[in-house]
Amino acid sequence: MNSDQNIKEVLSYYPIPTSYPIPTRSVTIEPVKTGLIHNSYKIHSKNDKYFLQQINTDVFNGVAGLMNNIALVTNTLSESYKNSPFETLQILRTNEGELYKQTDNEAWRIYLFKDHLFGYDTPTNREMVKEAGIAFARFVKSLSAVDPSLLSVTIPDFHSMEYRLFQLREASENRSSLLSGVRVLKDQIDHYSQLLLPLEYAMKNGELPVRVTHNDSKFNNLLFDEDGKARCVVDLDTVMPGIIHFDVGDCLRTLTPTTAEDESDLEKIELRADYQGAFLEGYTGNASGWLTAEEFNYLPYAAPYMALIMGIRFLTDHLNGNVYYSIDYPEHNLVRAKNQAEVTRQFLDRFPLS
Ligand code: GN1
Ligand code: MG
Repeated sequence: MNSDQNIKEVLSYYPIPTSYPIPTRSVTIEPVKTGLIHNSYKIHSKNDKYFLQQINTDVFNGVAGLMNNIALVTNTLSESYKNSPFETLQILRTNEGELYKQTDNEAWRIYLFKDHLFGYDTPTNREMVKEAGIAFARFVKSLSAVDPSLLSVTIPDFHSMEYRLFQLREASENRSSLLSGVRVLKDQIDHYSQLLLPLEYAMKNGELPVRVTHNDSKFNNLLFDEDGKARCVVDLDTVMPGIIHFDVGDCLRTLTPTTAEDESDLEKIELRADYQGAFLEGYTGNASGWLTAEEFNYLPYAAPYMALIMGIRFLTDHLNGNVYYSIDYPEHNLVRAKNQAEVTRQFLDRFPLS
């Protein structure tokens, strides 16, 4: 964690006043617990609020490429969203006009804080879910103006199941004596991955079109206004070439279950089939033709594929000693992995692949 002093020094590179004649009016710094990767803070300055993030450079080692992507994406979206209810993130540039501040070992960026919008871990009604489908579809449709090859790949093979399975195998080999509970989970993962890998093959053999996708479209990465209307997709770090199934799947795996991704009591996990229907209705626009026939045919793979990818990654990190995701207790990643394997099982059970 960073000290207030350290953060104030970062702020001094930005057009944000950090001290005033009256000390009680000085800037305030509030840590925000959001996501599992970066350190985030809400900054209250004299008249404005900002969202400051220390970028995790172990996860994102090409910060220049990452921030160039975000500038390109937010410029394109703000053009496309003119005269619509949608909005996008606004980067605050440094005093020197840079997209982020690189200090000795750290990289920092600032967005304007969207105080009028709110994120939710789970939806409270079907209307919000349909809104989510509409908003994430509009996001991808708007970015069809961007040639995917112009974007840096911020994390290579991010949603490649083959690659994630390889990482899991490596992590297991380093741990010759796996506990039996972990072995059962690994067997489950191997079994489900055989069913779901055809989605990745369909991408690799060109059956599915590569588009500019979000790739981290968890339900809480969408902000709503106070009337419950979806307004802004956030967390743009992994916007890069992908297939729509990554976005559809990540959103469905987070909004359909009745529980959080780290619920340890698997008995409590249930899927809201009506939410799955509402999301797809919003996303596909009632199948009015923006998706190809192949994209449509592979939709049932989306949610179990993404839930399993997360299960594999959480288990890998657990075996590697929790070096990637932040955790609140030692078994946290194992709990998340078991949860996502159970979510995968339920999706495959409730919504068969063909
Ligand atoms: C990470 O930090 P956050 O919550 O936005 C991860 C996602 C996972 C998610 C699981 C760059 O996202 O892929 O779905 O945790 N992001 C990265 O909650 O690895
Ligand atoms: Mg993220």
